Amino acid sequence: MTAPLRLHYAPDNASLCVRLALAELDLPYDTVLVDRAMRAQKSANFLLLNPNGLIPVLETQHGPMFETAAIILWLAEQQGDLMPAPGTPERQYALQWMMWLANTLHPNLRMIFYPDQYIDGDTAALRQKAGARLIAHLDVLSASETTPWLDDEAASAQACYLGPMLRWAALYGGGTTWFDLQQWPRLHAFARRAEQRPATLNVAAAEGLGPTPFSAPSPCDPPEGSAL
Ligand SMILES: N[C@@H](CCC(=O)N[C@@H](CS)C(=O)NCC(=O)O)C(=O)O
Repeated sequence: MTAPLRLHYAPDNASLCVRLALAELDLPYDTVLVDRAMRAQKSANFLLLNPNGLIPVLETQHGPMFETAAIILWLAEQQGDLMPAPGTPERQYALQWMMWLANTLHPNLRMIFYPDQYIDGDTAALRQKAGARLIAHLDVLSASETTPWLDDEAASAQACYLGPMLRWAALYGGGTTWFDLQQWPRLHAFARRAEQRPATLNVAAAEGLGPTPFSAPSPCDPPEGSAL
C-alpha cells in the first residue's frame, strides 16, 4: 500500500461496512467526515469523488472508489482472508452472496430509508412493500445452505456488509420494534458473534454504535457528524 487509504464516511452509513473491512484487515486508514446535516454528500467537492452523491468513498493510491461491495472486495484483494481463494467453490458462493447483498438487500433497504428517491407523492405503500420484501429476503438468507459464513467465527467480506444492514433494518426501517431479529435465530446468532469481534468493538466505539450494534441496536451517538 503506497498511499494512505482515506475513507469518506458518515457515522452509521454504508461507510460502516467498509470501515469494518478495514478494521478486520488491520489496514491503516484516515477518515474524512461527510457532514450529512449539511448534505455534504451532494456538494460539488464530494461529487468529484462520487458523482452519485453517495457515501462511502474510499480514496486509494489509484484514486477515489465508490460502491460498498466493490470497495470491500478490493480491500479483500489487498491482504487477509475476507474472501475465499479464487477458483474455490467457497469463493463462488461468497461472490454470489456479496452481489445479493449489494443488488438485493441493500437497494431494498434504500427504498425503505429513502422512498422519496424512488417515487413521488405518498411513499407509504412503497415502504410497506419494501418492508415485506425485506422480511422475505431475510427468510431466504437464513434458510440458505451456501452461507457457512453466517455460522463462522471468522470474519468475511459478507459479514462486514450484512452486520450493518441488520442494524439499519431494525433502526431505520420503522423503529426498533417493527421487526425482531430473533425471528431468524441463525441471523441473530450471526449478529451476536459479529458484534463481539474486536474489529467491530473498535469501529462501534469510533462511531458511537453502542454495545449490541447488530443484534439489538440503539440509535448511534457519534463523536462527530450524524447518521442522517
Ligand atoms: N450503492 C451504494 C449505496 C450507498 C448509500 O446508499 N449510501 C447512503 C448512506 S448509507 C447515502 O449516501 N445516502 C445519502 C443520500 O442518498 O443522499 C453503495 O453501496 O455504496
